[in-house]
Amino acid sequence: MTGEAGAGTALEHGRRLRGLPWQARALVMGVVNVTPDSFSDGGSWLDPVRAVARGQELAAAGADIVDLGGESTRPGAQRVPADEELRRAIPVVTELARAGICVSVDTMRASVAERALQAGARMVNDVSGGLADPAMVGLVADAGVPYVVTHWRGHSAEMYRKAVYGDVVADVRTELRRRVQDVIAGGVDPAQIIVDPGLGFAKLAEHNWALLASLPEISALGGPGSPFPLLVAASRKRFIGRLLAGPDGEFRPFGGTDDATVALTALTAAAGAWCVRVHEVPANADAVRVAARWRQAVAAARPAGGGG
Ligand code: PMM
Repeated sequence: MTGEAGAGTALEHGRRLRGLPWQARALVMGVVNVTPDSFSDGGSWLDPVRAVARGQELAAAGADIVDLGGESTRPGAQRVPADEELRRAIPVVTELARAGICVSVDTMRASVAERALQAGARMVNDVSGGLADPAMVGLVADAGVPYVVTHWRGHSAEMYRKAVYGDVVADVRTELRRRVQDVIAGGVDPAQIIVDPGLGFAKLAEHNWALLASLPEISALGGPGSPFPLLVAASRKRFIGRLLAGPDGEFRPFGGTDDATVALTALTAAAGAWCVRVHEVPANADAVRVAARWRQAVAAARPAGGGG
């Protein structure tokens, strides 16, 4: 893809982050939830041998990063103890990293992030944006790894009560900017920060759609000219099942939402997302390439300052 973009027309999908791959297209993050109860794939990869095989399968299918989580964040989920999260996640991180795969650890706990980094993980994906564990920001600052700061208002058990906004885009932007400022004040290198609107976290369907339609505003938290790389994690979320509900009003089960996820991948990558987090890789890996070529064609048709 890099070659396809060509000198002078290279597409910028956000900054290069130290320790992570870079492509002239959106990256694809494949998900492995080593949990019995995740909304999207709960129970499928709880066995560590199966989880490692799944991570390898996703990487072979084109995932640039494999995101490994040992705690479900589904709506209503109760927290698991830290030792259980460690027991689930660390052996799988170790094996995938040993196989040369770029692993991200999906955790809200500094203790889990620390052990995962020691086991070879290369980035920390914290859906609480540092709010769930006061030790997280210091850990990430010391490690110097890329850090996903997600918009979050509270743990899963209580999050729908908190889905109340005046203007969801303005509110999420303000709250995320505050989190990013705190994370930077805590010592994290701004060049290693990725932002995420947190689709589904204290958000109803209408909030998710409004945020998806405003991705450039979310990523421009840093002010003009310095957008943060943006991670979009729409895959298999409930608002897609709701959109695709049958005539009886029954939401489409998550397993039937993968084609719609690919459509969202194409749209969000065309809007400039840095990375899409998805459960099924192959079609999404195609979609990010289509989106990159689309952006290149748009840029060629309307050169900067050319006026059309
Ligand atoms: N959503 C889930 C898990 N991890 N990470 C980021 N950065 N953003 C998200 O929106 C996000 C996440 C929950 O979805 P899953 O249960 O399908 O993994």
